[in-house]
Amino acid sequence: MEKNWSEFLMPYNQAVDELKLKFRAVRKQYQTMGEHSPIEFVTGRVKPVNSIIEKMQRRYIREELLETDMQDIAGVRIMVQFVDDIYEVANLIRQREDMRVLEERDYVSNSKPSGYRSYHIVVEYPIQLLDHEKKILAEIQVRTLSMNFWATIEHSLNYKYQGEFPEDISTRLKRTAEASFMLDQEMSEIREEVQEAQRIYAAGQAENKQITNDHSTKERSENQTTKPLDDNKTDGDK
Ligand code: 0O2
Ligand code: 0O2
Repeated sequence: MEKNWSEFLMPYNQAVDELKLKFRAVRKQYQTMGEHSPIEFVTGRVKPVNSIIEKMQRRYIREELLETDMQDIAGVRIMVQFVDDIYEVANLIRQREDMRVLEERDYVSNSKPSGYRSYHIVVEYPIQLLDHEKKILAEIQVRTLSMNFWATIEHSLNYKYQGEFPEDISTRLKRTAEASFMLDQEMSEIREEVQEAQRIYAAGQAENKQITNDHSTKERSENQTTKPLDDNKTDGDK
């Protein structure tokens, strides 16, 4: 019988939506406390059906073992500013009580032969369905903005060359991966400076917001006090 993909993928959609919401909430909490958030932004996706089928064939994964053997049907990506933030996010994930870490793959310290860097964490995440709980595997990729830039470009080139890059492209990609990692290292060196500048900027933004709020509150209360006068005037004119 033909597989009902939308039914099969429904819990994965739910898991991705919940995980995105939760990691974005972590960022909000840091911001509310006026602290540097190790999370810059979060994206997520459910693997498209054609990619699932392609990976099943490439990895000889049987359809009935999809739920356990394909760990990235639900995928969440967490982008961070500094390399140290990657490990902070990994720690945050390990400490959470709403998910269980099953596997970690550190392609930050050990880049892939392509030059790819990222920290992968496979978690088991329970979602609540109508009458039962279902545990879903999700792959969380944690990477710097620079690693993300490189991976995004390399991934789009893959569509053209299907992984079989001409040698000069492959060499250039490896060189750009090194340049991207050097950028991360340089940024780490001036991390304190950058964060101080960001704190000053955030404080300025908060102050501006406060001034705007005070101004509109004042305007509102002035309008409220003049309105009855206008009403009186109208009444008196009658
Ligand atoms: P904020 O406050 O703007 O940061 P959805 O799945 O519908 O919730 P969507 O719009 O489909 O989200 O996009 P996706 O791909 O999941 O990306 C989600 C978040 O990543 C959005 O932020 C985007 O603004 C943010 N984002 C994407 N690319 C970049 C980028 O290059 N730099 C930065 N800083 N953010 C990026 P939010 O959650 O709407 O909130
Ligand atoms: P998508 O959704 O297109 O990103 P495998 O998939 O067999 O290579 P494995 O063991 O299942 O690997 O898991 P791994 O290597 O921890 O993570 C696989 C995912 O990491 C890939 O998903 C990519 O998202 C990302 N990735 C791994 N290597 C590279 C690389 O060299 N370049 C880029 N751009 N991304 C990489 P998929 O399956 O490609 O799906």
